[in-house]
Amino acid sequence: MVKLTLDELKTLAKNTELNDKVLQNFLDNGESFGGDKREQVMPYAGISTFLKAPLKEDLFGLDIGLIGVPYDLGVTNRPGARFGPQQVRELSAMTNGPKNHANGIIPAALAKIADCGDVSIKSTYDITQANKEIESFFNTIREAKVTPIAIGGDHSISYPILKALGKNKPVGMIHIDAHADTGGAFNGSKFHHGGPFRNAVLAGALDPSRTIQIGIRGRAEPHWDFSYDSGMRVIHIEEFYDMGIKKVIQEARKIVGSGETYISFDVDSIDPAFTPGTGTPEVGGFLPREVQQLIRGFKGLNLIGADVVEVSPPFDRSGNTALVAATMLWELLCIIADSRKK
Ligand SMILES: [Mn+2]
Repeated sequence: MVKLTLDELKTLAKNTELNDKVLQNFLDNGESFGGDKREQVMPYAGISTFLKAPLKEDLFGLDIGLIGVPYDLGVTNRPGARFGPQQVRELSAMTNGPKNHANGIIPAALAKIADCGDVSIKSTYDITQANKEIESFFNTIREAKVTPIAIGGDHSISYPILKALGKNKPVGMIHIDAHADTGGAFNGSKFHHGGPFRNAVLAGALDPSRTIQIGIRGRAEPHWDFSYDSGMRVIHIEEFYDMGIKKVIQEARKIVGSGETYISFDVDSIDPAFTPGTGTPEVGGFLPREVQQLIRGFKGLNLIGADVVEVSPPFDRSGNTALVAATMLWELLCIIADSRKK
């Protein structure tokens, strides 16, 4: 054990104050998210934006865009995910770094980041048309060379997003969810939150041989034959714990390789003890810190976008589900900023 003298302790404290000063400067001088002042960075002050990033609907000069997709017409059971982006904005005020303690990443130092607002969806009663509007928005994002992180919305939004991002070449995907979401037509519609990845594969936007689905469980299993038939790797929650997190990360990295990769994170992958505010809660899921660890394990991949979906505020007014989602949004931002820099 080290025993320090009073003088040594005073010197130590001075050094700590120096660190505090560096951090304060970082925030005061607008280096945080390219222009934010300290008062706006305080969690309780100012207008709510994702991770307190500045609101910029103009994409010029931007590296990473945080984009709300307030849409939930694809829900089969409990609706409300259209309110997700707003609640995640509010709760993300406490999850915005500036520095990730685990991997040392300061996203604002690596990339120009903004909240680009919400996709304006006019076809609120027509999911086919709404998909087209979402796809068109993300086409603009891709053409502007901005890397998107979308905040839903129900999981049906991943299909039009992937269609835009995988327009020229199918992308790979790491998918963290309780459900594989590769189901076919249901009650007359092939567009719903249980089928975005089947649709994306059939549109030529998603490469099933470079897709891994992690955390799958529950009674919807008979709907997921397309995952197996198309060659996706499915890791059920039981296998995840048998393998251990490090081996899962290893295998995921091997499957997606060095090609362009998308990450889709559904909050229902986590146990509803932590994320009850969601459309299809499924008991027996991840701990939040396991998903944090998973996401950190994907650092260094060729990441071209991500989404955080299925936060349904009416089922969790406490905001804890949105806090968990915002925390994963922060983790995703860190590894995407790192990837973007490379
Ligand atoms: Mn899902």
